[in-house]
Amino acid sequence: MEGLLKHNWTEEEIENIYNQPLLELVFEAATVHRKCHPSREVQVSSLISIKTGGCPEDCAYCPQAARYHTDIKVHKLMEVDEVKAQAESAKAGGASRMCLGAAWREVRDNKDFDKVLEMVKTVSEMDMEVCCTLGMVSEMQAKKLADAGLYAYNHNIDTSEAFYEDIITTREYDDRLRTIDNVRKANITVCSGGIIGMGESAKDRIGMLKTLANMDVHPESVPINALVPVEGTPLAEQPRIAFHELVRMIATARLVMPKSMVRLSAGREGMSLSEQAMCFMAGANSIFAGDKLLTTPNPDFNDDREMFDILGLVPSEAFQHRQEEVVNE
Ligand code: SAM
Ligand code: DTB
Ligand code: SF4
Repeated sequence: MEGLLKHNWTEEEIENIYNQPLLELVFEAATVHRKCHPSREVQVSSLISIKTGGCPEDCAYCPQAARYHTDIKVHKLMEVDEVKAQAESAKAGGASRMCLGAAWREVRDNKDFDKVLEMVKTVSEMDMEVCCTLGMVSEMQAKKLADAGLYAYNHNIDTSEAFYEDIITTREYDDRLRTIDNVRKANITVCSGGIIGMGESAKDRIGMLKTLANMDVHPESVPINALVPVEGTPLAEQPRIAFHELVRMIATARLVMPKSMVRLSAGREGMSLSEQAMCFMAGANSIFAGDKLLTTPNPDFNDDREMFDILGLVPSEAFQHRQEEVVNE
């Protein structure tokens, strides 16, 4: 199986995978998926927006950027008890991972960070994987999160390096990569992916996958978000991504990072059961569950339970997916 992993992908190789006839691509991805993962298992993560809105960054897709006038409920950092209560109900609904998201540019060493460390400790003691997405972190901050029991850190590269400046100007691609490095050094698993449907080209999508797939260790989770266009953001009028492009992206991610969890992330609201089934067939094996992502709607637990029953899928147990990866080249 180690032979399947490589870290020196060329753009052309990924392009050739991505541009195959769709059903050939899906079949190949399904085959590799079955070699590397228990094919009926889907990891279920639940999101809590622990601090909502008022963010100083200018990410063009994001309803939480203070500079755009969106209809979200701004909220300061939540209390530890509220987070614990929400994690308990997510666990009862079948979630094995809790992802705590904050609308911060970066972590600061202050009382709020101490509170987040307390949240991480509390939820990890409930035998759930805890993931945080708090913006940029230093190596020292990442170590503190690791000591508190953090299992994963989400930091998306979002798109290709070339398209990045069309979407975000308040930080650089290299800043994102540096944070991911800091997370690795602290021995926390990495969750990193991006968004499609922002007006990027297929070349940009391939470029994004190349950056992820050529990391020394592949991110353990790769979220593929379909843009949720939100009124008030610069990308509000973007047309919804064509379903077949989402499938193509998921299948290619599965093939270039065979052992990673590929998460069918934002954009499930409004997708039919058969569309989602095709994404699972193409190698997606993780979802966000719960009726809200951070600020936008998501299918609720009961709808997902019904979908799992119909498709014969089962939620996976916590703590199974840390990669013991050998870099071949
Ligand atoms: N502020 C932190 C950061 O940017 O890393 C953490 C929270 S931020 C909301 C996490 C991720 O959510 C972003 O990197 C982006 O990929 C995704 N996201 C935000 N708004 C989205 C939208 N409207 N549609 C799809 N994905 C979105
Ligand atoms: C990720 O890749 N997607 C999640 C999570 N990581 C933090 C966030 C999606 C946010 C969608 C827009 C919203 O609900 O605000
Ligand atoms: Fe802020 Fe994160 Fe939204 Fe960008 S994606 S505006 S950093 S909350």
